[in-house]
Amino acid sequence: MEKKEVNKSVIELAQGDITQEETAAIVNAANKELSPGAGVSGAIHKAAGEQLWEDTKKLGGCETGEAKITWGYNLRARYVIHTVGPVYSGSPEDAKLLRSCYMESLKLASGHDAQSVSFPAISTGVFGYPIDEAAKVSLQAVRDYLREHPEIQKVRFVLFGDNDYAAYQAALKNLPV
Ligand code: AR6
Repeated sequence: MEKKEVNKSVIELAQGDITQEETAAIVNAANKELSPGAGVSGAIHKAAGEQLWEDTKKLGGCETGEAKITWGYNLRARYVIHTVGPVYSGSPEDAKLLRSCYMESLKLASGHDAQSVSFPAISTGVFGYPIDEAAKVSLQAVRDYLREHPEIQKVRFVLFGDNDYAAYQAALKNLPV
């Protein structure tokens, strides 16, 4: 496990399944309807139980780059923060929206006193965002947030495969703090 300190907080990289995380909140790479879907979202809904979909159904969806929060139900995490990443298009707008996903998710965590948060690599699956670029954008966003918000003590990136982990490792190494 790799880590880097930002002020008094820490960014950690881990490889595995985000549904098993014990942080106060985990972040879901959701769709605009906030329906269970596939990928990490399907896994989170399955592990949390049906009550999660009962809740997200009532939220009226979520725009790209925004975030909403629910309880975690059967998960170890107290909260699930649902954010909708951009579908990768190759325009400069992609990075702005992806950064916004991380910022808005962390703002919700701060507002709910969730001091530790786990993220998957948002938009890098079905939504096609190249992992190296996504790693850079997401790590910079989290670093910038932690510089201003010491109430978030720990942010973990939980990567699914070897390739994703290696991309984040390289990006974290090159991240000025
Ligand atoms: N734990 C951690 N990471 C995971 C897990 C897991 N259990 N399962 C998959 N990943 P994706 P997106 C990784 O496609 O690109 C859904 O259908 C995966 O390897 O889940 O934002 C939604 O409903 C990849 O690196 O999310 C949306 O329609 C990363 O999580 C759409 O897909 C994100 O892949 C969202 O697409």
